[in-house]
Amino acid sequence: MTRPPTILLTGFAPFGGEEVNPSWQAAVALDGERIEGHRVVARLLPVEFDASLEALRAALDETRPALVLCVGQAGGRAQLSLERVAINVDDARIPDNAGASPIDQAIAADGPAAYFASLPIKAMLAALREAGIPAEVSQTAGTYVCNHVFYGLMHALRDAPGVRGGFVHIPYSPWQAARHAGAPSLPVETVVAGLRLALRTAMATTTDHRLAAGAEQ
Ligand code: PCA
Repeated sequence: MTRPPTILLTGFAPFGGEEVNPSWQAAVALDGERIEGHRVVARLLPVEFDASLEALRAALDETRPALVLCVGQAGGRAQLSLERVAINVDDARIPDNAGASPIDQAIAADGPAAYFASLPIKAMLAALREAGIPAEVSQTAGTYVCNHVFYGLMHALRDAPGVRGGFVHIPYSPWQAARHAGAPSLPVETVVAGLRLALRTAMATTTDHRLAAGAEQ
């Protein structure tokens, strides 16, 4: 029997003093699910500038996915953040889990300044909001390991025509927010439902919706 084509879904290890990373808790909950005739394969990425992209490239080679969604934690954000753009710079506010703190370093010396996600983020946004899951389009994935992975993903996919990719940042889980007084949170089950719907919408949508989701600042 041939195996169904795959969707690669990545999450990250804990970082920054946290004990858990709900991006991985959510990704692993979807591991093995069928979405639009594709099998979701979840992979864990280390929160290390160098090792994260090595792990991502190995996962791309191994799974040969039709679509890739990388997920990371953005503590302090209140909604699922569909990232629009990855920029070609590392600028670490805190050391990564291997102790590296690159400052103003290009991710790919020969790469463009930025890549846009190739997922239909407006259609995904509309579907999430309609389902009652708080979501936004974000204009920056930061300059830490998540942006690094997002940029590295889009840089790798330039040689893989037809394979689409993108990045979603998620809020703290309630369990984490209880340790960060006043910080917004989303239950992991809501994140799981949101990622499932986002993936289903991405798989089913080839031309993105026209929907305003910009920001003044
Ligand atoms: N969030 C970090 C890296 C790993 C993660 O889950 C970030 O936003 O860069």
